[in-house]
This record gives sequence, structure tokens and C-alpha cells, in this order.
Amino acid sequence: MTPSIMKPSSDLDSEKQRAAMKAAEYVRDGMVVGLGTGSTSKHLIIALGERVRAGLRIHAVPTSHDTAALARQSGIPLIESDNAWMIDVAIDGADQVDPALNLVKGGGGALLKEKIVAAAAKRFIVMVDHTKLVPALGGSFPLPIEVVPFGWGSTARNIEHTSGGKAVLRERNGVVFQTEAGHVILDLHMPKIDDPATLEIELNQIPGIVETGLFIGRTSILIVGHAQGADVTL
Ligand code: ABF
Repeated sequence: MTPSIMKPSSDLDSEKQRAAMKAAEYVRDGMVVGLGTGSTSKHLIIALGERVRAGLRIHAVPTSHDTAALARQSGIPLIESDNAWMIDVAIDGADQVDPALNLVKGGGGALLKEKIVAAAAKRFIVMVDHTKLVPALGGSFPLPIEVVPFGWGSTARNIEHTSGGKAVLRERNGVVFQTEAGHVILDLHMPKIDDPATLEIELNQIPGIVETGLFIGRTSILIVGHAQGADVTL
């Protein structure tokens, strides 16, 4: 069945959909688009799929198997993962956004591909519902950190020593969560991340860490959905 724009199931989902519809307006004919992962990105993919079926010509780089499947189902042509991409715009959701537009991402476990695609894009558009806006990163949402399974306990100890937080191995239904790249995720609980830029640099020194969910200074445009529409911050 061809996906179509569905009625959102909640107020928050409608905010996500409005943010995604606004983000879709930045996609123009001929562009290569990085497609994020998560419930907000699903709205974006469905909206872009409708435009593709109406004649829009784009190619997309997906950030997860789920996103690739939905994009294919929606008729959006995908670029093979081993190409050297020239991505015009990457569009993705986030778990937290601070006033400087720094992000925590990775709640869905796709942070590695999401960061690679964001870094390969000329512009990175972030779309969220209003609950993702926070005065400071951390607190209610732990920072996802992708690590290699080998020695993960020692890596967790080093992360805790560096950050002062508590690193918890992510599980789903009692089974250790594995990323698409075969790594595991440590969710780092910190009451507040005072200096996200410094924390990212410090964490990247620790052997075993593949990538962190901190997206610092990468956001080109923030789109926040609300009851009547969406606010854009450049
Ligand atoms: C991805 O989807 C992740 O980085 C983030 O964890 C999540 C955003 O959540 P949603 O769009 O489902 O609210 O972008």
C-alpha cells in the first residue's frame, strides 16, 4: 500500500507532522536529501513521497534500515551507501535541543549514521515538537553513546570517570540493544550537561567510543511544530 499523510494520533504527533511538512518545503527538485530516523522523520518521508509521486525529482540517503524501507515504499529513490555523497540537505528529528541549537540524538539508536549524514550535508535541518526544547542538555534524557561491544564495561567506567555521570547499557525487552553497525549503546545519565562541546571532545578521547549523540554546532535550521503551524529558527 502506498503511504499517505495520515491523521496524527496525538497533539504531539501533529506538532511533529507540522514541523516535518515545513521541513519538506526546503527540499527542491534535483536535491540529494539525507533522511533522518524516528517518528518526525516518518512524517517527512511520507510528505516527500507524495511530492515525488507528483513529479519532484530527488535522491535520498537514509540513516537507518527503517527509513530506507519507508522511503522505498514511498517511491523515493535511494543512493547506495558506498557512494561519496553530495548531500544538499539532511533533515532529522532530535531528542533534545538547547538554546544554542545543540542536540542530543540517538534515542532511536541510529545516531552513528545520523551524524555521518548530517556531517556530509551542506545544511542540516532539525524538526521537533515543543517538548524537545530544553534550557540545557541532559537531565530528563540520557545521552546515547555508541560503543564497540568489546570491553564495553571498561568503556562505561571511563565514560563515568570523564563525565561524572552514570552509563547504563541499553536493553530492549531484556535483550542488549545492538545498532545497525553491530555496536551497543550506553545511555549516559547526567543531571545537566554544562558544557556539551567540551564533553563531546573529552568523550571522543575514550577508546571504544564510536560516536556520541551530541550534535554540537551542526544545526543550520530548527523547525518547531506547534498547534497552528511551525516556527523556524535560522
Ligand atoms: C532520531 O529520532 C533520533 O536521533 C532521535 O532519537 C529520534 C527523534 O525522535 P522522534 O522524531 O521520534 O520524536 O532523529
